[in-house]
Amino acid sequence: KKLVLATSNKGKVREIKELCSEYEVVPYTDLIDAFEIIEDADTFQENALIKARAVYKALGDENAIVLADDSGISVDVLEGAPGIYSARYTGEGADDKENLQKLMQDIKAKGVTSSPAHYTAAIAIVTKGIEKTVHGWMHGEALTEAKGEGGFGYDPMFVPLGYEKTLGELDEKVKKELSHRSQALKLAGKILKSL
Ligand code: ITT
Repeated sequence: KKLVLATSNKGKVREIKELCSEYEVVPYTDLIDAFEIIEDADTFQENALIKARAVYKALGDENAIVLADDSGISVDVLEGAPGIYSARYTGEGADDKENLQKLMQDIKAKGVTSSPAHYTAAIAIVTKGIEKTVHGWMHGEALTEAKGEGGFGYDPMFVPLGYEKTLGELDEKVKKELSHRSQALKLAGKILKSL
């Protein structure tokens, strides 16, 4: 079965391909031109649905199965920020490295060197007559220093619960097993099987 991903985030494409290896996973930009999708809802779930619906409609193929991921990191000492604003923490079109630097600075400004934090992923699946969403979470600690090159986004400053190293340093197998995205995709897998 073919799964069309409603994302232009290369890190997500790489991970979802790896986690959904029994499907033919294709970013929508391989099929049609990339277009801007306004994610203006205030939950991960609604923003994932906005992306999946927009790509489903643009594809113009009622049998297409579209999967979208809306995700982010929430830091306790920042009362849950950046949350749904994780991709645009330093502004629209912000770059991952700038966002990472700002988040570390904002935690440091609270007078601490780390804070409990969690990642959330909402996955939406849209196909003929069906709209479903599922969630996954990964808890851990957000640091004020970045270590390692693995993963993407905020991974170099995030230590998963039960570990001593960041997702930038740990073997990618750890993230594959534990991540918000892998937990959500396990549930999404059940929906996909039922289609
Ligand atoms: P699409 O909307 O095109 O999918 P995006 O990057 O704009 O791409 P989101 O709005 O869902 O996607 O923002 C998610 C941001 O949260 C992402 O840019 C990262 O900064 C962060 N993020 C999400 N999952 C992550 C992960 O597994 N590791 C590190 N950072 C992650």
